[in-house]
Amino acid sequence: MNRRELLVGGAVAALAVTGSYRSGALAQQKLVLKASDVHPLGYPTVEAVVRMGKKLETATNGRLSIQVYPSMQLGGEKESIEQAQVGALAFARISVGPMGPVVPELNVFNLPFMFRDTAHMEKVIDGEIGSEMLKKLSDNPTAGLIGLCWMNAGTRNVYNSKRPIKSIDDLKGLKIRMMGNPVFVDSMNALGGNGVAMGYDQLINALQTGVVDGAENNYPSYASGQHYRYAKYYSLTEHLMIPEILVFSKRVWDSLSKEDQALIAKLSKEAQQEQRKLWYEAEEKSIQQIRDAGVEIVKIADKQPFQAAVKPVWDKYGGQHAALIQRIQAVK
Ligand code: GTR
Repeated sequence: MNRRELLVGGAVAALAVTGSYRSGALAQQKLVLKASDVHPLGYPTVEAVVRMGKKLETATNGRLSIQVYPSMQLGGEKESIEQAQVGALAFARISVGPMGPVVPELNVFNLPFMFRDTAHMEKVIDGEIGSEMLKKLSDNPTAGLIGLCWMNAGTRNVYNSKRPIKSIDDLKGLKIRMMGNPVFVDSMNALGGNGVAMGYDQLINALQTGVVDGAENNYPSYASGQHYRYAKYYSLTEHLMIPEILVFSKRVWDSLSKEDQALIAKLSKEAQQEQRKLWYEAEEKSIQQIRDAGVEIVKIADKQPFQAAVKPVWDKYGGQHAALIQRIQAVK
C-alpha cells in the first residue's frame, strides 16, 4: 500500500467511525458526513445542504448528519472534487464547469449559449437528460463520484473594471478570469477577450491586484464574493447557464447501507427543489445589493455577434456530442 492509499483508507475510516456507536452494530454507527462549498453560509447551495443535513439527522435520529464547510475552508472547487474522489469529503457542491474534463458529456452544458434561457436549462436538468447525466457521472469508472442532484446557478455575465461591454468589440484585450476547463478559455478568446484560467479561490486577489480585469459569473457569486468592489461594470452577456451538481464520494457511498443511500438520494431530490426557491430569492437580493453599491448593469442590445463568434468552440467541443446537443435543443 502506498502513502496515498494509506491516507485515503485513513480518511474513509475516520469518516466512517466519527462519533459514538452503540453495541458495535454497524447500522448504529454515527456518521458525520463532511460537505464543502466555495460559497459562504446563507448562499443558496450552502443553505440547501444545511437544510438537508437537518432532515437527515431527524430521519436517522441523529445517526447521520452533515457538517458543512463553506467559504472554501477546505480549498477551492478543484480540491473539493479531489477530496470527494479520495473519500476525505462525503459531499461536494460543485459547478458542472470543472467537471467537463472528468465526464465528457457534461461539457455540453458548458458550451456558450447552449440554453435558450434558464427555464430551458431547468427543463433539461429536471428531465430525462438531467437524470441520464447524473447517471453518466455516477457510472463513470474514473470519476469516483456519485451525482446526487442538480442545483441552479443562474446566468453568467462578464464583469470588469475597465468599461461597460455593449458590443463584442468592447471585450477586446480584456483579461477575463474563466473557470479551469479549456472550453471556457477558448470561449473567451473566441469572443475577443483574453481568457485566464484560475480557481475561484484565487479570483478576489487577482481582481484586487489587477492580475485580471474581470471575470464572469452569476449575480449571487459576484455579490457574495465581493467581486463588485473591484469590477463595477456588470454586462449582461448571458453567455453561460451552467447548473451546479451536488456530488457524493463514491468511496464513502459504497460504505453506506442501501437504506442510507436511498435516504440521501431522496433528500437530495428535495434539496434540488428547495435550492431553486432559495436561488431566485438570492438573485433578487444580489441585484439590489450591487445596485446599492453603484454597479452599472449593462444591457446588450444585440447578442448575435457573440453567439456567432463562439461557433468554433461548438465545433471543437460539441462535435462529438451532436446527438445530445440536438436532444437538448429539442427540449421545449
Ligand atoms: C459559481 C459556482 C461555483 C464556482 C464559481 C467559479 O457560480 O457556484 O461552484 O464554479 O462559479 O466561477 O469558479
